[in-house]
Amino acid sequence: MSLFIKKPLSQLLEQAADSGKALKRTLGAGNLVALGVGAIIGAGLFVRTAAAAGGAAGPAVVISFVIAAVGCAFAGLCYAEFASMIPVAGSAYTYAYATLGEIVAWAIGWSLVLEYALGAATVAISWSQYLNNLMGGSIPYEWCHSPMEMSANGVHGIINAPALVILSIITLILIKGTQESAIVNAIIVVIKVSIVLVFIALGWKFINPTNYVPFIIPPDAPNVVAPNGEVHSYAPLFNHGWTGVMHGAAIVFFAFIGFDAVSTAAQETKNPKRDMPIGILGSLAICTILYVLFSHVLTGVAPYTDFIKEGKEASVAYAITTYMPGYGWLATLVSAAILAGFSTVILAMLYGQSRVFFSMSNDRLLPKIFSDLHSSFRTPYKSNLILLVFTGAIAGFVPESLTGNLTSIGTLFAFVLVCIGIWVMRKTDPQVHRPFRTPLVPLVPILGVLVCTALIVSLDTMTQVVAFIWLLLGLVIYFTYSKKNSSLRNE
Ligand code: ALA
Repeated sequence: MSLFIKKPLSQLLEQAADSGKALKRTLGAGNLVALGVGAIIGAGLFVRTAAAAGGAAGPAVVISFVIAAVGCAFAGLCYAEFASMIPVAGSAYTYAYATLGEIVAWAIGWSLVLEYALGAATVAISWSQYLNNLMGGSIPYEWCHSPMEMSANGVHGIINAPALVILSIITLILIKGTQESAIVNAIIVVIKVSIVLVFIALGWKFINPTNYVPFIIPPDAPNVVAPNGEVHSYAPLFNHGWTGVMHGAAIVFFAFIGFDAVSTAAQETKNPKRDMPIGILGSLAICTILYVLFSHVLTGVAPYTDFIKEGKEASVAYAITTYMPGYGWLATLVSAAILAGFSTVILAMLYGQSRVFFSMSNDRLLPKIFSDLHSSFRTPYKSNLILLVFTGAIAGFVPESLTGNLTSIGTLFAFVLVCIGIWVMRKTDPQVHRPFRTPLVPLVPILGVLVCTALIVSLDTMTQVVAFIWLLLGLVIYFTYSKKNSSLRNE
């Protein structure tokens, strides 16, 4: 039987309707937009904006955000067609099973582990850093860093305990149930969006127009020396000019990851045909507007060169305390809101991961344990607990520098395959009812593939190599386990 065996669409839809197996349908359009915004705004905005501005794009980081948003919008339009047409849990994995065949579906499901599980671990590590900042650095170094890190005075990390704690709390919330998770998420989303709006509104008055000159970093911009003596040069091609703006787009792409997590909730949505496109595109649009305004204010309040010295995770608090006199209270509030905000990103990522595994396990490409539902909560609790062990091991023992870009590459790979899938399905199944149609096919999918591929290429070689090894490992598991157990093959 072909490696590219496809799951018939009718079977997918039947599976969604099968009430014995189905998850509870409790979510509406508002919940989905909240789930999307909750999944999207996080470490990408609050940590990477400053890194992209300081290192490569300067004040033109606003354009970097627009470029990354355009790539996501093309992919988002394709996701919306799929999610409304095939409203079952599993997102890109499920779409690929129906269009591109089993082995491609497996590859997508496997790379979504990079996006969701590694994404959750990455943000948990940022959460731990912010908690330590908020507590004035009072958590001993060794208990909030991985063993692969060492402090300036030679202390080795043992385990990142706060990251483990937040992952455990969120896993328990998820096991308790979708409706409850959605309520917690909605409250935090309101706090998170409010703090972004407050920063934009108050910061606007402190914008110094000279900080926008030059808007795009010139090749001969002088080097900047960080306090630890590291020298940052703007001379390399990807550190200045329009190529710097593109490099900035690759860095801030992380900030958009998560809108696709909305599509993993299709099977728990009351009216997926209408609500899915609203959830996906609505959350993407809201975040793009907030990001552009936020980055415009941040680079207007503080000169971009400051972010080489003070950027990274403390950038927002730094800009407020240094350039907005009288607003010290806002810095503390922002840090607290960011902590809450990161937890909803982790929630959406862990949620998405368990739902992708739920679908893969229903298809028997993964063991049945990943789709066992709790008798009263109706959530895949065993899967949630296994994921806690996996993400906890990564967040506890691996530094963020190794996990962040892997999250982006896994996501971009899935985006590329979803764009191709839409085009293929228009040819193979033109008659299927599509409540939402991606406009201008094949132009939009092709542009989506091009932009996402360009971003994959602009990521560092180390990330590309590790992602490739991950994919090979996935193929070994496919040929030794999944192919033999696949329910589609054993029917
Ligand atoms: N977009 C999410 C974040 O920025 C992953 O944290």
